[in-house]
Amino acid sequence: MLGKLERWTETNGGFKMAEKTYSIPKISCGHCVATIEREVGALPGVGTVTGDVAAKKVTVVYQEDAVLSQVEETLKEIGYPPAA
Ligand SMILES: [Cu+2]
Repeated sequence: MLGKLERWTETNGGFKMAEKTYSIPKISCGHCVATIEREVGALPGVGTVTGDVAAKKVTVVYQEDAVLSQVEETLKEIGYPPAA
């Protein structure tokens, strides 16, 4: 598993976080996962992004549901649309 992005180490206490796992069929190697972790992890309100090459899945820890549409939009923009 490649680089987790830990972004909320200081502010964690005040936030309620949720987690969502996306199936992303276009993941084919570690570079795909690294790109997704970097791009999605940079979004405001997103905490840890963890990709799994073998499972072709990405788990996103996020702050509020409104963030998810942005996550999905970003996945499409960078060429890794989530499976419906
Ligand atoms: Cu790849």
